[in-house]
Amino acid sequence: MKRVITYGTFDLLHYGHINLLKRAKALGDYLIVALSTDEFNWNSKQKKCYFSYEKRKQLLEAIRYVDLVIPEENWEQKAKDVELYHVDTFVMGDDWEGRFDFLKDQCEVVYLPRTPEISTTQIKEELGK
Ligand code: C2G
Repeated sequence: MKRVITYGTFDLLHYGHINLLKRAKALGDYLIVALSTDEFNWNSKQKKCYFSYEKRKQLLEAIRYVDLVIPEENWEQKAKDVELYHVDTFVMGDDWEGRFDFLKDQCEVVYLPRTPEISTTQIKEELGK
């Protein structure tokens, strides 16, 4: 069984996220999503989520492509996660191109093209939040 992992905040879930998850799952048989916790988002990504971790997790777990959701609590956990979950392929959108190449000696690293013209920030701005 080929195991794939990806990381993210996935706040205000939109079709760009779904496109990423669909393509990530297509690279294997089992997709793990490491979901940024509220604390990690606030302390390390300066992101204030609209939905809490639990709500974002509930939404992700309802997606057919997602097999497991685990917490992303810090920037440093990826290498351990790859080992712990026996990951074959690490996937991120290409806005992260190159940033996780250090994982290449543990697993395949794939950067997928982002879906254009949609982002959580854009949604918030257009809603005047
Ligand atoms: N994404 C995409 N197309 C978009 C928007 C997002 O392909 N229009 C992808 C991003 O490239 C990322 C994933 O969807 O791979 C989740 O996006 P975010 O929730 O914005 O994640 P981010 O804040 O980039 O967190 O340790 C890694 C970080 O946790 C990634």
